[in-house]
Amino acid sequence: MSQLEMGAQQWTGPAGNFPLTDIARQLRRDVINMVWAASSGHPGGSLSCTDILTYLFYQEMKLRPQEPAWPDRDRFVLSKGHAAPILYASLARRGYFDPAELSTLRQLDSRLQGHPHYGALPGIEMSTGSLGQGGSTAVGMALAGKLDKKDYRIFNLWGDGELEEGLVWESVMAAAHYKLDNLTGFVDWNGLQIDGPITQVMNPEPIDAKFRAFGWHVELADGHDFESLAKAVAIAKATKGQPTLILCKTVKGKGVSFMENQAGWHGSAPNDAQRLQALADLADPGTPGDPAAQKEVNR
Ligand SMILES: Cc1ncc(C[n+]2csc(CCOP(=O)(O)OP(=O)(O)O)c2C)c(N)n1
Repeated sequence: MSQLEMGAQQWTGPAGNFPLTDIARQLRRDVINMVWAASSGHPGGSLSCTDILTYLFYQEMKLRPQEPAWPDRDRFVLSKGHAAPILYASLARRGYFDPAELSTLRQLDSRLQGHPHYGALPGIEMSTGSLGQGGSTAVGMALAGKLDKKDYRIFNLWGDGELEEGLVWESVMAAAHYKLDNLTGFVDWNGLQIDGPITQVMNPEPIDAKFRAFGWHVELADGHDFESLAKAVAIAKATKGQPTLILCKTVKGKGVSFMENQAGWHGSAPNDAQRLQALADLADPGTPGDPAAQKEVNR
């Protein structure tokens, strides 16, 4: 199939047309379709942070998709760059480019490479994929905002496994040193990285205490609950003189029954049957694919 089936609901309008939960389901379907079409990519860590990106791109950030280089825009950096599919889906559905292009993920000459490429695609603020580097540039962006006396905000997303990369801690130290209260960090705290549990590979816990020790304000949030995210971001914006970390409890593979909490889905593509199962898990309530509606039919 050359064209992706995007599901019944295609979000193309201004933010607010659909509830965030509907948008997030569409974005998760996009992730599944993209990785399936490419036969490679990273579904697990894309699905775990889908709600965080949904909240930021569709509710929180000051953006102008038609003017992506607008100087006063808020900036989002996906430091865990392997989650590129969810960044691409978020940008496309938000109006940065045609969602039809999502089907070109990882193809030769596509603007949608396996990791985000700054300059190739509108809305990408930094090339990432080498873990730790995105957060460092986010700190630089926040410092630039301070020096230029701008009031835009910088949002950076780390993976919890990414915290095992030493460079992260230099940037965390610098952000506190320069009192970058215009910087909000998120950690996608799904407990797993590429080879298994973070606590077994190289234990970065306790994450909250480490950030506090480095001079950050820390908030805990449910990374799949928009109200919880909104509350934590409001506190981050009100916190002055230090950066804030929002440590988001999440589930790797969230929303797809057989992917949840499975490290094996970090970087594997679903086959045809698995894709259909995943899309059924992610179907909109009341549509033919909705598992609840299906149960009714089968009764
Ligand atoms: C510097 C660096 N080392 C190793 C890798 C290989 N790598 C890619 S993803 C990954 C695991 C990341 O785990 P986590 O940050 O928890 O991501 P998530 O589970 O949220 O997808 C690793 C080790 C890399 N991309 N960059």
